[in-house]
Amino acid sequence: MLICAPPALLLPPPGSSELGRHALAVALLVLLALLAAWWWRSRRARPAPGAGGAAPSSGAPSALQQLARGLHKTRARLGLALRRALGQEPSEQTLEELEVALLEADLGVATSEAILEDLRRAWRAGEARSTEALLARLKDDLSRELVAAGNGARLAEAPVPPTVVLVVGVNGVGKTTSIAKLAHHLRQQGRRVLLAAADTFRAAAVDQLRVWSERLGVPIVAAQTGADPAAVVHDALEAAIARGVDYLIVDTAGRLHTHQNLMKELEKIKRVIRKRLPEAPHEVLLVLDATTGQNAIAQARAFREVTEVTGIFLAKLDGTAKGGIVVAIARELGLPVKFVGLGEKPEDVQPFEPRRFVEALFAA
Ligand SMILES: Nc1nc2c(ncn2[C@@H]2O[C@H](COP(=O)(O)OP(=O)(O)OP(=O)(O)O)[C@@H](O)[C@H]2O)c(=O)[nH]1
Ligand SMILES: [Mg+2]
Repeated sequence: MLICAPPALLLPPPGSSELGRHALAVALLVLLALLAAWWWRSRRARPAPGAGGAAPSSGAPSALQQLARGLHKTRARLGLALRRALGQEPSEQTLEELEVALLEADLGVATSEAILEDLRRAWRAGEARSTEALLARLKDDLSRELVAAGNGARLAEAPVPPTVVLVVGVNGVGKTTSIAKLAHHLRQQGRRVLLAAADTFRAAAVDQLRVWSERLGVPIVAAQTGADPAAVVHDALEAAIARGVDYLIVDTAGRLHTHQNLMKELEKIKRVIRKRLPEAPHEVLLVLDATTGQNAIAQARAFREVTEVTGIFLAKLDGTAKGGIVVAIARELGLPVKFVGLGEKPEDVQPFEPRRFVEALFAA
């Protein structure tokens, strides 16, 4: 920017007077102001986090392909059941078989029944008599169910950084790995991220997050095992503010809703955050393990009764043939699924988009 400035503005004219020096100072100030404005605009112009994946570079799979691949187990089971149901001339019997297929994919009883009711209505009205029409209606119904529960909502973004994201869940569901994925995703969107290792309970937990921090090149604030997690979060928040990072992501110890001490510890972490930033945490992501099926829903329900949750990170969707659990979560919890985990690598993640999910579910 400075290089582009006309040389006449930067060089004092021969025999410059005091007036000339003032003019030079003013010109430099104007240039600095322009530079600051340009920097600010470029910061604001970045896409919102969660606005789809990064555009695939040539040769990289599209978001739909990545999701379809991640859902391969579910697709195999659902596809088989659907082919069984839809492979023949559709009849009332087909509808029964469709219901079984949906239940097998773990869409949940309530969701499967609601969808079947709509399909039966359409069938009786003569609106969905062909295989194609039935499938199209099924996809629309599923998308509607997902959208109605608020899915597709983006990750929160505080008007003034940092946005504080607290990541919670029971032991081993995938919290730390999901944090690495989230950090990777945010970095790809041009956000500056800081990690806080507030799982000081389990011996190897801090090291695990430290390894991710090094691998991803994302800074971390950590303390010794056994340190007070709220103190770690306090220090991390101060660092996030001082360094002007966009997102502070806090890893927490695995806990059951019945662990009174650990739940109290979580409330203490929140209090410490609120003392410094009254609007924070802006997001409390509950990580659920998709392979645990309906148990994940019971877990989420119990968790919500004791602490506030703003969204779900559904990990290990690649490890289950019951990926329909996403739909059940949406309907039964009314909590948005914000991200899905599709493998163990940092790039195996996607913001959850209902229509893409439904397309991937039925991809050939
Ligand atoms: N296949 C697959 N594995 C995953 C995914 N997310 C996490 N994992 C694996 O799940 C295991 C547990 O993950 P962690 O991230 O350590 O889980 P955690 O909730 O932090 O565990 P604790 O801190 O012990 O409570 C690891 O082996 C991860 O590689 C996923 O989306 N897909
Ligand atoms: Mg962990």
